[in-house]
Amino acid sequence: MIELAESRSAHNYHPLPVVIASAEGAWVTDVEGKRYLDCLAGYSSLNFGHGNPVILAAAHAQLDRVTLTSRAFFNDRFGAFASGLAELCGKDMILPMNTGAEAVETAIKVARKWGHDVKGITDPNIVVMEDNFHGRTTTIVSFSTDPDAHDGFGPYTPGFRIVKYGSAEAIADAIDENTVAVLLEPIQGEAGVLVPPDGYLRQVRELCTERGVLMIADEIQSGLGRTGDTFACDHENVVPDMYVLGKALGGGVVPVSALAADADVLGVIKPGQHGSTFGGNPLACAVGETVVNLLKSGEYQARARELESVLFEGLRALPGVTAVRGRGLWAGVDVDPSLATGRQVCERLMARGVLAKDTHGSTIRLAPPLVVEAREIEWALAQLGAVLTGSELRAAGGRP
Ligand code: IF1
Repeated sequence: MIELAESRSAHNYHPLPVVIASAEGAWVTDVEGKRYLDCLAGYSSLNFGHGNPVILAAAHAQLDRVTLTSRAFFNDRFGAFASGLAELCGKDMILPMNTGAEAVETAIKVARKWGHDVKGITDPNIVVMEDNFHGRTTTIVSFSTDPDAHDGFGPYTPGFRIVKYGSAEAIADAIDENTVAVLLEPIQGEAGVLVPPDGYLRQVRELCTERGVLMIADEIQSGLGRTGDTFACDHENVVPDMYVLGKALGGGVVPVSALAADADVLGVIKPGQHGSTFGGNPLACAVGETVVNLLKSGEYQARARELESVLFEGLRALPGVTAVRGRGLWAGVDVDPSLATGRQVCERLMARGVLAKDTHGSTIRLAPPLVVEAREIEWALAQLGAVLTGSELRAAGGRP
């Protein structure tokens, strides 16, 4: 099965050699019936768990009614999704797309159009961060500082200024009269789950207000419960001008992304100026509305908040762990590079029934579905401990 996949598809990934056949909650099962705790959760797309019964029921019901209309017509699911999501974000309106990269592209277009129409800027620039990850399109990779993501894909889209992440001063220095926006991840994911210094987001907010530029928060990975709040910006009580959302908005069922902003910003887009064949389709809206309702209860945010200490205290107690960063149920774990590479750690974790993903050498990302239980986290950490100490004994018995 792996051979067939590898021989007939581009090698743009290097997957762990596990073939998943089914899944439920925080667990997946491979073609041989072996179970694994999913500590990647579709890069945080599966915050509500695999096969979440509420999300699946909404999707199943919608499949039998109507799945696609195009935005040339209205559909009866669109209004409730749009108003529910706008309300969750505390914004006037949303613009639905499908993937994260499309939503980031949309944010860039809206910021440029806003600069053009409202501020009369004809040569706009957007301030972005070193080590950012916002997706894979040609414009987005134009301002990536990761050689793998960036190199060889030129010519590049101009109009971006890259500054150090975590320094409000660096942003202040980069903003000029042609700046229309500051785009950042409130916690940088691909960079290794980098949490900025306390007060940074608030300073960026104040700076953007002062200088009259839009603050755009890419909450595609950090948002929708993962960090223990609805948005990672909530941690500093910061409200950006635009939220960029994706991943978990589709409930792990369909790709759903969106921008949320007030009418003075999103209102610059008029008919014919932007769109998408699939964005806002009834199936996506039915799933998205259900996700919004799950978040309105606050139950998932609370779980991430409560389990944070289990994850982080457990990680900090492990031998061979040199640094731990993150918030809620989202951790970047640096392992001693003399013990193993991140990839090797993930391979050994897999053998012990835990699926995780490395990033940049010796960092492991852990982001289980928010439905995970405390004892399952403890069990996964025991497996990581066993991997790092080279112990072949299963540290905490069988799988829970
Ligand atoms: C890959 C990371 C996760 C994102 C943020 C936009 C997007 C992403 C903050 C684009 C996507 C992904 C995509 C996946 C790897 C991955 C990732 F390692 F790169 F950082 F999740 F951890 N903004 N993240 O994290 O969203 O267009 O993919 O829907 O590209 O290999 P997309």
